[in-house]
Amino acid sequence: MAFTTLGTMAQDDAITVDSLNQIKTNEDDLNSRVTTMASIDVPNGGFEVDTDSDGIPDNWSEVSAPSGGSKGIETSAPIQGAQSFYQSRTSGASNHGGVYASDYIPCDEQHVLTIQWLMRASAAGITCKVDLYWYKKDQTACTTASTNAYNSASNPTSNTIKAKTTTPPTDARFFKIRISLTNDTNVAGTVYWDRFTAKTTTVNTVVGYADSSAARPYDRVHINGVLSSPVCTVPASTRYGPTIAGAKAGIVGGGNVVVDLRTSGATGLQVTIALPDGLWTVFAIGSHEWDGTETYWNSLAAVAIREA
Ligand SMILES: [Ca+2]
Ligand SMILES: [Ca+2]
Repeated sequence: MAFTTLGTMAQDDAITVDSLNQIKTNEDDLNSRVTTMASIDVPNGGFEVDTDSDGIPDNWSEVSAPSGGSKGIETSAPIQGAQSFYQSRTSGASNHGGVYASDYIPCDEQHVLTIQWLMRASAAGITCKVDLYWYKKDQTACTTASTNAYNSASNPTSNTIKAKTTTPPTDARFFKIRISLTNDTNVAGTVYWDRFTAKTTTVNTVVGYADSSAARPYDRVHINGVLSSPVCTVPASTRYGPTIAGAKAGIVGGGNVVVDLRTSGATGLQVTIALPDGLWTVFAIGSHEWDGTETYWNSLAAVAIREA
């Protein structure tokens, strides 16, 4: 029921059934769009709209119909809003509640993806699955066709939030969410789903670490060419030197960042961290230990945390 732009009626034009029906079609279309905006990342992820009342929510499609089971819109005890989606199966080894898939949702490999949803089962032992199916820009399947987000025969029997965080394959530009009630366990029951959301996040970390033996203790941390810690007085004749640490914010990613321990005259232990695009804060910590005669051991660890 797509939206159609209507022309302006003239003073003496007749109001026809067709014109009124077209207004209704447009209202249904707009209602569907407004309602689904509540979870814009997964269209109609809350299952609030089923325009044609066939039990399959708008923006979701039937991959496999139930066999010895059913599916539909739950309105008597929805998990969120006025409607949830349910799948059910009766007892029987091959019975299942079908498979349903969302519309295509854009994604990329640079953004970590977190899928969240609400669910409850009438019987814990039914087998419920959530899978993410990956697609290329032309919406053909990726080499890594899917990632399982949930597969359980021990499901919550009260309303519960679930989540899966994953990084899309490098060639993925779209994904679909698939929900299933399988025949993996021969338990009769119903699963209720609601409020699927897909959040992308740039919050992640990159870690670098190195250690070595060296002729001298290092007394400062440099990050990306900048002195990022106070210069410490490292007593060369004691077994354990002070820990030195520093941080540098606002480092632009998309290249390598060099973190090193050094003394006033020499660059010492070094870690190179390859930062993805973004804005980063790098934290580094170094230490040294002396064996009491002639050998020093040094270590350096650096962590990059994405700011944006
Ligand atoms: Ca809902
Ligand atoms: Ca429908």
